[in-house]
Amino acid sequence: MTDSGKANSAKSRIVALCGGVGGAKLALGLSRALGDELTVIVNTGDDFEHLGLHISPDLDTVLYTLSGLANKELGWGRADESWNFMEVLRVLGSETWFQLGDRDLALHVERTRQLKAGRPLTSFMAEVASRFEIPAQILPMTDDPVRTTVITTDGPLPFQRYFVERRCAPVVEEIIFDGAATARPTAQVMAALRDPNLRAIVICPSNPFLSIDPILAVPGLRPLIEMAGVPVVAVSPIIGGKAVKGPTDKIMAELGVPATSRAIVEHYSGLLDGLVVDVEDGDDVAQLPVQTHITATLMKADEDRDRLAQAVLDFVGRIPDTANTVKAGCR
Ligand code: FO1
Repeated sequence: MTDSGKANSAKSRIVALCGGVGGAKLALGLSRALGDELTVIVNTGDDFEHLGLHISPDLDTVLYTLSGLANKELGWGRADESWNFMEVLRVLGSETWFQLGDRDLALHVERTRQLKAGRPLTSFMAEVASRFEIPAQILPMTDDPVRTTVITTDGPLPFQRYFVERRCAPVVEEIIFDGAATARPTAQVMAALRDPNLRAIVICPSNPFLSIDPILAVPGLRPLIEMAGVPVVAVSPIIGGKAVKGPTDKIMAELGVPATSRAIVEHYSGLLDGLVVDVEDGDDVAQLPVQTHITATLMKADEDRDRLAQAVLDFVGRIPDTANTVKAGCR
């Protein structure tokens, strides 16, 4: 834990909202700086049932990334993976569009078994994180099923069918979160956002539409963030008018949203006090109604993750607590 990460405030807990690959990189930097003072609330809209197994891709990406077990080439799954299970599935003529490595498979089998026995996802993931010696708290956004469905010009597609099987090719018209309206925030998520020791909330550079919106769609979560009275800062997922990885800029274009810092602030309207913007988009920040910090946001190596995490922590330390202030929107 670095001293400078804590220098500007006696309060020390940081809550990060996170999706999969891109967000997990910043979560890793934050976890290396903060240890057990970090709580990561993770999107479960990408979860699905596959081959009878409960798969939680974003939770697992965060889990593997924070434990140093992640497959850095793929961005998902485990390092040193073997694929015997997939090879046999192929011989059997089974479904092979979604790759499950042998080591990864054990997690899905055990999670499915325990969920079927009635254990909440939050409790299962907490135990796995502890067994993987992760000091940070990794929390599913809810224990209730929320399933992202992408409405495309080819019809509605469950998220993983759109993302993995169709490689994001269909044109997106709308994104809906089935089950969100009746999902309940967990006691652990509510406690993290109400923690008197909470210093700031960081929205990781995940896809705002696919990864952060499902979290904000869980009833009660958005008001808890709005009323937390601490700085809320997002790291823009845009670099030079494009998303670094994944379909963010394609989806934004299809939804008629420009890939700009202003559009990110508008998207998170009413929530943000600050936006971290990449140096390539530095010209883009004039007249934004939030504080901005311009820095390199591309995270290729662990040093980049540490440096960006520290820049985010220093930035939130410069923003005063926000109790009783009306958050900015561009509209
Ligand atoms: N992404 C892929 O592009 N292809 C896959 O076959 C794939 C398998 C997979 C298995 C387990 C897991 O935890 C994640 C997996 N992912 C795969 C990644 C994942 O579907 C997406 O990156 C996220 O849902 C988007 O955040």
